[in-house]
Amino acid sequence: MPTDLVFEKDSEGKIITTKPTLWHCHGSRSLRPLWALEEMGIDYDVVSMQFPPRINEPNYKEMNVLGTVPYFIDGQQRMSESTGICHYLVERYNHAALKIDIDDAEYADYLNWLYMSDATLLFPQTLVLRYSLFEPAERQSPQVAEDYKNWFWARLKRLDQHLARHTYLCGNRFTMADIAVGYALYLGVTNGLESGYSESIKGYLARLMDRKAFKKSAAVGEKLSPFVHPELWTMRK
Ligand SMILES: N[C@@H](CCC(=O)N[C@@H](CS)C(=O)NCC(=O)O)C(=O)O
Repeated sequence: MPTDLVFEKDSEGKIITTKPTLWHCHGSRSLRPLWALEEMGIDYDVVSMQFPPRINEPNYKEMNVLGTVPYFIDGQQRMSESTGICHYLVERYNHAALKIDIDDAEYADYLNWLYMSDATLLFPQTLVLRYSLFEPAERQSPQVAEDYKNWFWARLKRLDQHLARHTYLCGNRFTMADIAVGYALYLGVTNGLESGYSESIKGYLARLMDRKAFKKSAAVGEKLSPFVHPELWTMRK
């Protein structure tokens, strides 16, 4: 998986890739599609960057104006939503083992978990991170961080009830929904929020993190991670 690729550009200056290509920062939401690509056995490229790329990779915003990760190119398709890319991959590459079909009784549940993974389970964590870590000391807010930590824990109730009776989210098997939700839980652990997890949630996350594809993808770009190497931190300066 090369991380120092040089890309050709088309006449409009848009990057052309020869394989599905993911722009990634270690530990960030781009881990969702990276993990998915590994589970699916797709031949892909990954470009690792130092977080946050909008500061550390000045040219990145020419491609992704938001400056966020993930960014993903597959032929003419360009995407910037982590769960959306997972959904795209499983449909585009028709990966039966990881998807729930539209005529399956659990299809609505499957979509609900996919959407919940970012909008409900990850969103409150971004406030915790921002107001306890990303902002300069004078703008940090223990109150905001505490409130959104509790918000996150409260939003785990439905998942907890489900996992008390099931090994995985849908279809009695590991699917893309587990990747999407699993990443939100994994971020919670790296955020120090695991103490609010029930035994069912802890066991579920341990099962997911034990997967070969998770272990491989979670390690990608580690050398560039300011969360692992605080001397690389540029946002708070
Ligand atoms: N909803 C988007 C959010 C993307 C996003 O905000 N990514 C974060 C990393 S987890 C980011 O790039 N933050 C850097 C920044 O805002 O500069 C997704 O699910 O991919």
